[in-house]
Amino acid sequence: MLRPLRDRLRDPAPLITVFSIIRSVEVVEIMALAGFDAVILDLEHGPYGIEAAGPLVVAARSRGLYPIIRVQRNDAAMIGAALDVGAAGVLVPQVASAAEAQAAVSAARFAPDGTRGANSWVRAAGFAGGPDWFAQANSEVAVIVMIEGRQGVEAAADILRTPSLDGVFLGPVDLSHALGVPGRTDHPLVVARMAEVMAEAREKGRAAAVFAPTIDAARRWLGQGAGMVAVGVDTGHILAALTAVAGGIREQVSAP
Ligand code: 3PY
Ligand code: MG
Repeated sequence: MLRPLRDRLRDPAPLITVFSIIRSVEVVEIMALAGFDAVILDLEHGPYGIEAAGPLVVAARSRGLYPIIRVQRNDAAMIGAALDVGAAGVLVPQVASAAEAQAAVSAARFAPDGTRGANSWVRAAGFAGGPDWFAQANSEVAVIVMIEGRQGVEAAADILRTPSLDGVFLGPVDLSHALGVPGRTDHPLVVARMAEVMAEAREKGRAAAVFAPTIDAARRWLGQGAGMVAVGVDTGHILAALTAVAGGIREQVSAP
């Protein structure tokens, strides 16, 4: 059984995670076996919807991997559905203001803490229909909002004050576009803004998560106190691993 993600995010030990856009139960299980703490099931960039997310959540939990769902956008119905299928937490893209962060949090918490649509016959509630589950879900589910645009960075201090928000997640890919250096996630302009927000999050006692395209970048952010690092995307890792294998064999075959 996994501890609630909300609690786990308060631990000093960082969570090591990875994005998954492949929609495969087997890939999710392999991530657990490889040693990741969590998987981010990516409904923003993965070519699949909430219908496919349930089995992936079950696969992750069965292997002791936290399933976090990145919803397509900051939409109350999408956030509620992601939690109903059993996600340990939601990641909400492109949050640009405290009001947007508040809306995301509200969509993830049942009354009186928020406005999440209530049904306790869903997987997240063990299909049991009991009244006690709502308060428990409020205390266990993690809400992390992504800061990945100019406005978001500028509003970071206010976003970080949102009650009941568990953390912010810095997205260098979108931020690099917003700052005029598209795709250059290591550009000093991008890194400096991310470092500022990360320091602010730490000061306010909120988890700061980050996307790191490479292991080196992940190590750097961990060194700066990131509480969660998502290292790359499953497609990229599989391509790199298969390319190394095929390339190695070809070298051997074509050697004189
Ligand atoms: C970003 O860096 O923009 C992300 O959304 C990470 O996947
Ligand atoms: Mg992004």
